[in-house]
Amino acid sequence: MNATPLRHDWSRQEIEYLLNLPFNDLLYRAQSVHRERFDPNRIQVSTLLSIKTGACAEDCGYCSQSAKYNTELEREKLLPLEQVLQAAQAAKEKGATRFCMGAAWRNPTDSNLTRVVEMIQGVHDLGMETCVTLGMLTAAQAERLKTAGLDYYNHNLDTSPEFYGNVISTRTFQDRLETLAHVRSQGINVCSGGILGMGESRRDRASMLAELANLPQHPESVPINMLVQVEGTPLYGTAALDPLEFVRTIAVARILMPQSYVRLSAGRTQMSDETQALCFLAGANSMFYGDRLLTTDNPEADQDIELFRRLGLDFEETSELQATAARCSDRQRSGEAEAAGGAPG
Ligand code: SAM
Ligand code: DTB
Ligand code: SF4
Repeated sequence: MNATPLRHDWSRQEIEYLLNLPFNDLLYRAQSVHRERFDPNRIQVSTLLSIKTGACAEDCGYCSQSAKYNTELEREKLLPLEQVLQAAQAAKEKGATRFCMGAAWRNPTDSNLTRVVEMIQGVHDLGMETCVTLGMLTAAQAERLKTAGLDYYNHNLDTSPEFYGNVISTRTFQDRLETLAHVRSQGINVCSGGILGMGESRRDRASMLAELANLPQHPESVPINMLVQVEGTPLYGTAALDPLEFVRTIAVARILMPQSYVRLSAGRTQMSDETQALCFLAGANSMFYGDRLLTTDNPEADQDIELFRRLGLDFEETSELQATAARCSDRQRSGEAEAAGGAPG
């Protein structure tokens, strides 16, 4: 059976139709698409570390790290390399295949980037995939990250273009698209998604998904975050989103972007095990693992291991990216053996 072809021409109306399907029909469809390309019982896990915390110049209405809001967050300067590598090593020992480093910057300066490049190289040398999220990038900065060997850049669209102005005023939706284009043009894998539960409508969720799915190439990774409500931020106190609406959005992301890793991202601490199980059934196959996100809590590793046991899920130990790299170096080795006169296997 041929896998569902990738499309980049979704209309918002078609996506709203999917979001409106009876729940069982939607989940059946999403799970069917999921099984065409993925092992349904394997989940990719990444661990996050905030490498520079707080005092951010942006005004993202959900964020604990904006200098504009009084959130009682302790600020931290850029962490020393050694501390970052120790955290990456610990994440690797617990089973994470990817290490994501986040910085509370509007955009990195070139000297910031010099320090981050050392971190990327150090984490890569530990045998892990690397991801960073540093804010807006210029084309030249994206090129520096590519040269450093960066695997993924996370930069979220966050919400629909229509709702965007209700959440952020210090940078535009278009700025975000431009950063994604710089990252993509360097051949770095794109991680981009958004946040649900900020008071947006179903139409906004459809519109955000249309923006993601109609990018020239689907993001390799699509994080879907549930708003973590932080006291002191403008979005604190927003009416909670129905968890089944969150599951629906995950299912539609899976249908629209069949080849992408859809990440059940922030908000799991406040979610029941049953909601998380439905997210996996809807096609989520990636998550953050480790007891901390950037500045807020994530479930304890032991709790996730127990949930995986109950659901019969496994960690994806070797990601697609590592498997491809291994295949390439096998080919290279067998090519070298052939050149040296040895028989390839
Ligand atoms: N400062 C950089 C930026 O904004 O691009 C990188 C770090 S920022 C914290 C990364 C993403 O985390 C945001 O774009 C947003 O989607 C998500 N995020 C931040 N705070 C959140 C919250 N309270 N709840 C859910 N997601 C959140
Ligand atoms: C993403 O989409 N979610 C992560 C990661 N990308 C960088 C961040 C979630 C942050 C949640 C709030 C906090 O811990 O500060
Ligand atoms: Fe700053 Fe990123 Fe938080 Fe926005 S989401 S305030 S850019 S750290």
